[in-house]
Amino acid sequence: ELREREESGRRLGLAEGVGRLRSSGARVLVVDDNPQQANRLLAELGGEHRVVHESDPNAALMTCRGPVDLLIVNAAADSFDGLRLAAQVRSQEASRNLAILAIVDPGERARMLKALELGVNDILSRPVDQQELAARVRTQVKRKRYADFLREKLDFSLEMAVTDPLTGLHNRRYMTSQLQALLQRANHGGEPVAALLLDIDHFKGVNDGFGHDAGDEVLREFGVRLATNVRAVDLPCRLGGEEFVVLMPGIRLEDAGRIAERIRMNVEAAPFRILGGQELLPITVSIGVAASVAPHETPESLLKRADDGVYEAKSRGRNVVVA
Ligand code: GH3
Ligand code: MG
Ligand code: MG
Ligand code: MG
Repeated sequence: ELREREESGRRLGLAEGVGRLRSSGARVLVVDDNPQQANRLLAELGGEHRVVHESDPNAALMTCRGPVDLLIVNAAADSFDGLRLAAQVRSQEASRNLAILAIVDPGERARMLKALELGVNDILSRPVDQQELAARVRTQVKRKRYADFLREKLDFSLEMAVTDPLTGLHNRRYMTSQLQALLQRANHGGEPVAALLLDIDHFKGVNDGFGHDAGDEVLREFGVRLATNVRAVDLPCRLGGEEFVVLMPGIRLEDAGRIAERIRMNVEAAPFRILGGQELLPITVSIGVAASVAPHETPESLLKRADDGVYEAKSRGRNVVVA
């Protein structure tokens, strides 16, 4: 099962699979203002984990933003407010996924319940038994590492679901959902949104003349040029084949036409490198431009007008912008 997990991790581009699930070698932060207890915890866990100590909860909160797997906090009544620290660690973005182990005194039932409510992962009662401590820490370390692994896997999968693998641009699925959201706002009096539809001219000739791989090189470079010629808030996407879309929030038709013209010229001005840079190929693109008209614009109606523009650009001889 571990092997399988490691395999799937590798397939997803995650560096370690099994390594993540070790229960030793964790980065443990002990927060305790009782020096004897702190020293005991350091001594008992130090052989198996990388343990550091803070006696000040504010300093601890800062440390938790860094690489820490497990926080062991003294939450007994005779200490600083360890429960408050646990709550802060959970609410601060950079530390919210830490494993937290709280130590209380026997009979501190209300504190124990409060700690559980705050999302503390486990609780120990003083005096802390060394073997029990070691076992509970190992369990939390494993659980935390597996949760990190799953979170990374989920993030990666979500990223893949919205990315075009050839160019690294957004894909059609992402474009459609973003356009839907942008138009919802535009139709309700928000800022308008413009769309460019770009279709590379005579692209079949690239494949036929130089091979499919050369075609792919052109598509990748086209994607780079698109991404570098729009603003950070614009969304360059590849629909498939040699068709691309750029969504531009807050841009009106006239300005969208100017931006499209700039892209068209950029593509025409410098030939594309193919066959690993051995050959330079002149490329041109036809672009249709449309901007939203409130209050009844839909993704289909907007993209249809942009597509009509492409069609007209092709019939006018290609390498033009039609807005
Ligand atoms: P036009 O100027 O009218 O747009 O002509 P065109 O040749 O660009 O248009 P057409 O739609 O006829 O051809 C698009 C070609 O793109 C056909 C298809 O084989 C090729 N193609 C589609 N996807 C890919 C891909 O991922 N990689 C490569 N290399 N070619 C692709
Ligand atoms: Mg096409
Ligand atoms: Mg076509
Ligand atoms: Mg084409």
